Amino acid sequence: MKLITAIVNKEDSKPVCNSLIKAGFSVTRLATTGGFLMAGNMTLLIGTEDEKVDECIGLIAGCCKQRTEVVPSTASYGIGVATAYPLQVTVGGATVFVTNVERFEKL
Ligand code: 2BA
Repeated sequence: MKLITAIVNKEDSKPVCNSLIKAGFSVTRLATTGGFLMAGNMTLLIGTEDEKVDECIGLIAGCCKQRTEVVPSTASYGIGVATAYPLQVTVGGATVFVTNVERFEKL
């Protein structure tokens, strides 16, 4: 068995969950915050059989789009002068980790 941890954009999380649940996957949604942008995203936990991992990742990929976010940044010129300028960052589709599950029980 595997545990798939998928970090997705908040806007994609509903369609991703709907599509996973329709295909018979069990999903837990956690509201999380990205460390770099400090913006909200969603982390999905999906426990599934080894042979269904590719199907699950395919469904996630089909619902998650790449986006460009603009974040404020600051440049310092070393003479006590600093300028704020916007920085473009490409976010997503999805960041996916697949880990082995040693033991799975529902008590
Ligand atoms: P954030 O940490 O807020 O990062 C948002 C986007 O900012 C990232 O998009 C990446 O394009 C950029 N970014 C992140 N750290 C950076 C840095 N040190 N320098 C320059 N640009 C940087 P994604 O790579 O698509 O990641 C989206 C979200 O997925 C991340 O939000 C974070 O919550 C999570 N994530 C990505 N890689 C991860 C990892 N290796 N471990 C844990 N979480 C990860």
